[in-house]
Amino acid sequence: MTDAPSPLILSRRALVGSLAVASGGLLSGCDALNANQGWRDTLRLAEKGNMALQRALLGSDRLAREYSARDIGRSVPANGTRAPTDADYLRQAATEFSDWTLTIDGLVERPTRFALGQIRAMPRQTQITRHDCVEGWSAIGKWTGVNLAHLLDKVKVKDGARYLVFHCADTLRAGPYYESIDMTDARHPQTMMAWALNDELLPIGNGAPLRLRVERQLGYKHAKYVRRIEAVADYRLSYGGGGGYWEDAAGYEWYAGI
Ligand SMILES: Nc1nc2c(c(=O)[nH]1)N[C@H]1C(S)=C(S)[C@@H](COP(=O)(O)O)O[C@H]1N2
Ligand SMILES: [Mo]
Repeated sequence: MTDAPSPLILSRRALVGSLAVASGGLLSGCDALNANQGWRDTLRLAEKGNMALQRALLGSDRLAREYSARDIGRSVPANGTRAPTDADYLRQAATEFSDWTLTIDGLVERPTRFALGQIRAMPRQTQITRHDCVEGWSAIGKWTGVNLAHLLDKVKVKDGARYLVFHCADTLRAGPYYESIDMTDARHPQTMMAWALNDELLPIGNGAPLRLRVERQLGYKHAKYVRRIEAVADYRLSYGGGGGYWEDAAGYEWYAGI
């Protein structure tokens, strides 16, 4: 691995940066850009070929850059939902998520409901990576969790499954939060269900008790408060069809490679 950013990373970062500047730094949430048709057009243009290009040039297994302990910031800001108010979530939070389960079902041979304790006892991996939000901010944090491929191997994903849909416990203005990724990103070595941040159990603001890390994509793909992962043939048949909350609500691109 090299430390030099790829041209693709540079162009995406430049794009995100210039939009943040153009909007005067007044962005307070991902939906600040919603009304902007120019932004939507920019996203559509950027998505065309982004995934194929990134994978062709850089390879499916290319790792996102990892940082050292001294690069870790004081905290990773909580963004989007900072504290779900859904009754079920509040009940779980009140008992420190002792009853939280992660269900993996859909196109799998062994649909399974994993207890949080089981997941925390699985082989863990840790990585120090940079989270990049579409609003133009970044934060470096140390994430610990279980590799997603490890979970997928336990439930035995069927051949027809091409995507994973992540169902979250929080509801926003337009409905429940959700996201989806393809099997290449699902089985990428850095993709994990994280339960700790900077050596502490994941705070509620950052997605307690379990959130996705999919390091080669922008922040909105990193689903927080995940309680179910569904293997599907086509994410276009779920929710609004866009493959994610912001994809449906604001036309964000489904593949948000960085
Ligand atoms: N369930 C859920 N996941 C979510 C969001 C959300 O509102 N709800 N916001 C997304 C966005 S836009 C970003 S930038 C990151 C923020 O993660 P953080 O709060 O740990 O910074 O989570 C993503 N995942
Ligand atoms: Mo974001």
